[in-house]
Amino acid sequence: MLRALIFDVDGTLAETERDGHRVAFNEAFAAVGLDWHWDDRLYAELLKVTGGRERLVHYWQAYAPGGFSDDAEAMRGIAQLHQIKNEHYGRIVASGAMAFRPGILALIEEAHAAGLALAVATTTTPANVAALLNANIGAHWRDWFSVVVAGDEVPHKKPAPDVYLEALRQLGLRADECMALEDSTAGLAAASSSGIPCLVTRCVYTQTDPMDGAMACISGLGTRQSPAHGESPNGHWTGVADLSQLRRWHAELSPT
Ligand code: XBP
Ligand code: MG
Repeated sequence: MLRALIFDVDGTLAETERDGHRVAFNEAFAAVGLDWHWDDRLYAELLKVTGGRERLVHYWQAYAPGGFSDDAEAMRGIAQLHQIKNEHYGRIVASGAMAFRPGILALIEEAHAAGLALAVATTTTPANVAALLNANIGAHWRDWFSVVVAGDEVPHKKPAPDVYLEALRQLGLRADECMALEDSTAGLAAASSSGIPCLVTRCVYTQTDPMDGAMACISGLGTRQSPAHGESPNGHWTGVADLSQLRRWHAELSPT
């Protein structure tokens, strides 16, 4: 029986990567006078590294070794840069520019009303999660989501299963009683290796990525006006991935 939905944040709840984090990274580079710029194409590549701080370290090592004089200065500079980036990100989100993807709010409201537990398992920070949920749900999101696990609270970020295993521990549920919602290969790997069935809703950066092992892999949750499409356990699917649909897919995986 499906008892909880565990949501990834970036790319799944909203297109925060392209229009939020990427923009905020560039604003932070400009603010500290670095001549770095992450365009859309480069950012798609950099997203293979999960975690903003880790992404900055990777970029510095792979693309811009001259940015800092030595390793120690680079680590200090990158930590500061990441903090500045998240301040910019918080402002972008608070301005209302990061709307939930279609169908997300309806699914959250439906699942909450039906008594399912709601959780977040993300690579980003608790402050970034709070900013996005405050802007899209309101302050009462904290009463609705009983568990929020962020990347820095566990030893290893996605694609490791740590955030999901910790979410299960805090929920007090088994993996097969939950469903994860993810947008990326790393997120799918994290959910799958924790044993949680995973519904993938592709985001702008993961349109053609392989999603082997997903319970279903669809274009989004869809709405009645604009249905989603993709691959489900029963083959090609078009429709709205509302709670009834999620329950049907979940039941097909683990018939009782
Ligand atoms: C996605 C990430 C994050 C964001 C940036 O997290 O990898 O690193 O790109 O956020 P998820 P930070 O999809 O698991 O929500 O700068 O706070 O890391
Ligand atoms: Mg994601």
